[in-house]
Amino acid sequence: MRFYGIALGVGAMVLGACAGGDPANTDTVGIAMDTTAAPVTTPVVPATGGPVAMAAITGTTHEVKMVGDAKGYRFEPANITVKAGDGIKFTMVSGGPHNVAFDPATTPADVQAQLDANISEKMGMLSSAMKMNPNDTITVSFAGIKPGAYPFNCTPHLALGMKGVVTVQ
Ligand SMILES: [Cu+2]
Repeated sequence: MRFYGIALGVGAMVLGACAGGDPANTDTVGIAMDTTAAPVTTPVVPATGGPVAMAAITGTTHEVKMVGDAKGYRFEPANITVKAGDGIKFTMVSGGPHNVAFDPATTPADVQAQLDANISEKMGMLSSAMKMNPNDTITVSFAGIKPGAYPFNCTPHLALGMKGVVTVQ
């Protein structure tokens, strides 16, 4: 840290502006008052790293069906083991909308950014878009994902038990 200014009530914008501003101020302890400085456009980089590119599937693409019928809502198979570099194509079969969501609480912090980037179509962090129509698909690459067990679920049907676990070897 080279900037020790105190921003009262204006938050990170002024902190950021001053950090990139007058070099004479960088070592001073003072109150940030100058709100006329040019806006700082540098994105905030999360502690876990910057934006991550999708890592393409290099191995086998497995298929998991997303099903909702008289027997209930489920992924078929619900538990699947893949090798590093493999991917899973989740195919909408019936009873949608379905999606594929990994819980941040059960996904290691150092995996989240890459796994999030590896979901083909998203509606949120670690959460795929909803699929309504038969044969619609969501693809998740497990390239660049360390070995481990990764629980996932379908957001609309989680309470109905539509969930599974991907084990990456
Ligand atoms: Cu579902």
